Amino acid sequence: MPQNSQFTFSVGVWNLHPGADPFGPPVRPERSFAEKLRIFKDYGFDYVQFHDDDAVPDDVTSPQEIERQARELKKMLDDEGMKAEFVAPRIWEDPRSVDGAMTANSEESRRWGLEKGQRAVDVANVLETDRLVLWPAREGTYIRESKDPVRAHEQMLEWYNAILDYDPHIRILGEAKPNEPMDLMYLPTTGHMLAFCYRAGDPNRCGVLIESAHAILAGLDPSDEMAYAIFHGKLWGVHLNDQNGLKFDEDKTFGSANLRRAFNQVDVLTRNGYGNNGEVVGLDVKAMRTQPHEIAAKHLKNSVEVVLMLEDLCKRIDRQEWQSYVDAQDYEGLDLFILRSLLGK
Ligand code: XLS
Ligand code: MG
Repeated sequence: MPQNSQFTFSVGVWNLHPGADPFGPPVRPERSFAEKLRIFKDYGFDYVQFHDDDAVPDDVTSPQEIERQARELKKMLDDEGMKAEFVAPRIWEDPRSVDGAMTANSEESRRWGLEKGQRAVDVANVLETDRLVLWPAREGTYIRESKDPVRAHEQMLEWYNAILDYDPHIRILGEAKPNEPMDLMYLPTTGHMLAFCYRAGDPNRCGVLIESAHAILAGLDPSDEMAYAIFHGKLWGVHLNDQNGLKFDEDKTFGSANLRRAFNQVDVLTRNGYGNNGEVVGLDVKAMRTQPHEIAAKHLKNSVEVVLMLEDLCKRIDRQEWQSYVDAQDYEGLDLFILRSLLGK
């Protein structure tokens, strides 16, 4: 935890990446996990986020070998004094998931999707985290008519319940996103995810992780989404980043597209004691494709710096003056007060 901050930070191993996009191959070499860990440590991160196959490659199939490799990884984390924040089942890259893993029309794909989820739970247990982040990437449709949407939600519930039954301690953090890779994704917003939690076999073990960019892609304000999840006692993770309008999922450095929107997120987290129950401030940011290998990690450091500067502003900002504008219903005055504060004036 950085000095004078209420937050602890985490980052995904995929957030240091070789820069490939749908229109071009990698432009930088891949870093080894050990090198990534060193960078995370140097930048002051306490936690690392994993997909199940970031932790143990997919071609390892025997349960004993999965456990052995996960233990090795845990040792590397321990040696650096770091922890795993969560494990997320990667249920979208394998050919068996072309049409989804929970809501696929193929029964074989759905069976595979559940096994993949159980594998992620096994890895999470070894890494000593009770958090499973579920980003339902291909649970939705390319064309609306290809799936029965009511049945699809029942299938997702079956997956949730099977995972909750598989391990009595695991918690599921649903990460909503409205589109990409699908045209229309099921459970596209925080509200959908939260309502879904209450239908699960054990609602107390179901919550959400909110990614700023995903809320923006749904035309919603991330800080209000976070506030709504806090109201439900279910904001168990965040993926702070930024997004410049309704485009592909950009995963930009936090605050880089809209500083005011970033301020409001940090403000809602700060004022509501985010972190008091072990919640971590996660980043899900990507370096620009233009960045040479040597400096293609700055986006991580910069995102943390922006969070810390905004946290500092949240502490310093004159709340009395803020409240006086609210009381007088002088929202034009409040508008300028916020802009001045963001500009340090
Ligand atoms: C993709 C998601 C993904 C999850 C983890 O859009 O943000 O990176 O956070 O599976
Ligand atoms: Mg994310």
